Amino acid sequence: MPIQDYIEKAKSVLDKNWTGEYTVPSVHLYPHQWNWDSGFIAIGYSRYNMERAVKEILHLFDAQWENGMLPQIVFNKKALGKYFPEPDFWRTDLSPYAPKNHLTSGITMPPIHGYTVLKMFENAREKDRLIPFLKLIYPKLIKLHEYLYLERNPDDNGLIYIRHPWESGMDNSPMWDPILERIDITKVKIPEFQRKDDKIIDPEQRPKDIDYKRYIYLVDIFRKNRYDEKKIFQECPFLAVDPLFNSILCASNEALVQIAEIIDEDYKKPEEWFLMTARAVRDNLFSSEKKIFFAYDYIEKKLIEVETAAGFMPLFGGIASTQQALKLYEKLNSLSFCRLGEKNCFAIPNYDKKKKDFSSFNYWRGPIWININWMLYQGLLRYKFKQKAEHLEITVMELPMRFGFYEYFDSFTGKGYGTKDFSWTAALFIDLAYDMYEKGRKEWETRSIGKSIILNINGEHIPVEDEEEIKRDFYCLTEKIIKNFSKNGSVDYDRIRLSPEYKLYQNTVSKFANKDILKFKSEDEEKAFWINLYNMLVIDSIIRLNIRNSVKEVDGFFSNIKYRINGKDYSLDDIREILRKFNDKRVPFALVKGTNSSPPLRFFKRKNINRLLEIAARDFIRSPEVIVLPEDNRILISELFRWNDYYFKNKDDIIQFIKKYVKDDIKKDFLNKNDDIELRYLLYDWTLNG
Ligand code: 9WN
Repeated sequence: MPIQDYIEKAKSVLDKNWTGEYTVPSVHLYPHQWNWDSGFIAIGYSRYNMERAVKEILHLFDAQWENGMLPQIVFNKKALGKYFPEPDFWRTDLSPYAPKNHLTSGITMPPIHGYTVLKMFENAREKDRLIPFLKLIYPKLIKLHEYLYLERNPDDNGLIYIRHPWESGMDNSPMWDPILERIDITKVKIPEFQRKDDKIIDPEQRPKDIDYKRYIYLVDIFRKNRYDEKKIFQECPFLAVDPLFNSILCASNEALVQIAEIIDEDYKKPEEWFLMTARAVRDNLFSSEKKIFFAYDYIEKKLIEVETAAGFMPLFGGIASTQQALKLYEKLNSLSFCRLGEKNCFAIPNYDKKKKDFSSFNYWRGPIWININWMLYQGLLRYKFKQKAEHLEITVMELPMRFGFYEYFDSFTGKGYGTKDFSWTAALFIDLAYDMYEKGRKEWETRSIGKSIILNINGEHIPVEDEEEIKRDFYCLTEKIIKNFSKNGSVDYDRIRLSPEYKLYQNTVSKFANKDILKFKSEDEEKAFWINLYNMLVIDSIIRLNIRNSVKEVDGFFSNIKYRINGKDYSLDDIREILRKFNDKRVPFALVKGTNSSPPLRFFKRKNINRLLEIAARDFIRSPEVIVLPEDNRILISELFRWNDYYFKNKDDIIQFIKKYVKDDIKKDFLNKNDDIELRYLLYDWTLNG
């Protein structure tokens, strides 16, 4: 299992950053505990080391302020002196609420932790053992949300404001420019300070000095006001309603409702919070014209019309209405961000690529961040944009596999920037890789169906229609069934079963049994017939044998279930054999197996068969089933290639075929130049695509 190697690498990044009690984002650049980083890191740990996941979260909440605020940084007393700003600058000791046992900063971050804790529970193998942790952490999570709804919700409508760009987690996002530019650094007094980050990382990739001056100016306001929220609210020039922060809050509110149910607590509060914030974001932050959510400038009382990845986060928070989701999708899947099939574009950049001030390498001003893309992936799945979600899933995994576990990645070349060995990149990679690995490893309980089952004989009757008419009906019904009941690779078998189209289809194929329909006008026509018949036999078998989890449940699925045509019986294996005579390497990528790893179900029109086969092959090569890793001199491919060794006799056959369809130039060059490429097989996910 090749993904396993990368999982091991990711784990060693986390081992390196693990202090014994929590995980630092990066030993050199960020040697303390960070708020939302720990939320993402714990999700990764919960896949293989629950003890660490629990410690990570408990350590963070141990530093929770008395008023409920969860600080952005919990400082590592042993590592002081390496980062700026540290406790001597923050002076949170001036606040009556700051914890006595920890040194912390005086701001918060996006509250991902409710969501994290529910994920931990979902990933737990021994769920009972996690219940005491849920009981312990639940009131602390409620207290955190209570703080937000009491102290950061000035209009009492659920729109929570942040008071520092660092609170958004997207520090120098162009979204904050309009507010920050109002702080005239020539007119205000900015305390003396010395940055440390720009000595460790190339300053080109970090915020500018002028940004830091403004960040520090804001911190100065906080400490002067002894972290009193009411006073800060009066004086702070940065008060912003961030769609990312509010979406994450919604996702966590939703998770809190579920956690409450698990531990038998009252879930009224988080439920009300969820509804209130979701409605307010939906009604106030969406631009129908720009097809994206915007941040809101609370001081100027207007939307900040800057298009960043934060504007898609209502997909993650379950906030967007269906109409809004469709518009968001249009924007997300456009040249502004990254369109499916677009050349040289990896995942979703953090800022609209078309803007003049877009940067592919500067921090939050354009590069790709793994946590943001991971949340977008969850959001796309939630709203059933499956194809885009799958594409994102693979790029989120591919970037660190190719370039290393960096903090962020170039939006055009994929090159890694910022610090290397960055914890959340490793943790979220682990999360996705486990998903992939576990799906592929699943064992299915099998049942035997005895010798053969012929699906299309229901009584002996000689049909009156001629062969062409029967075939026309077959094509017409096949097209209808596929168009109406399958989308992006997933098939609604239950709805097919109940549909009138399926009844008619069964009736039509039953006429095949004693009619010679195997006369074709052209090779193309014959090819299309067998391909469609193969796919429909798969669907028909799944429905008739009532397969719920995987075709693997049925012993002999491919050899013993058959259609009779003019007295002769054909299984799926037989049809595959017949198709070989066309010697068309694209055919395997047109045949479905009713699984998550097989190509999506498509209808193959007789007339367009060549174009459609081309699309099928191209889409498969660009799907998560083929991962080209130039930097590792390696390609990870679907088992489908191995099972089709009739078409792919050797490595070169496979490489030539992939080269033809691969999208990005770097990968193409690699496949062209290199003759010593290592091929490895991915696990095949046999789960039913229903
Ligand atoms: C300030 C730790 C943090 C992330 C933020 C990221 C960066 C800090 C910094 O690093 O911010 O919080 O010093 O630049 O912007 O999202 O949590 O990884």
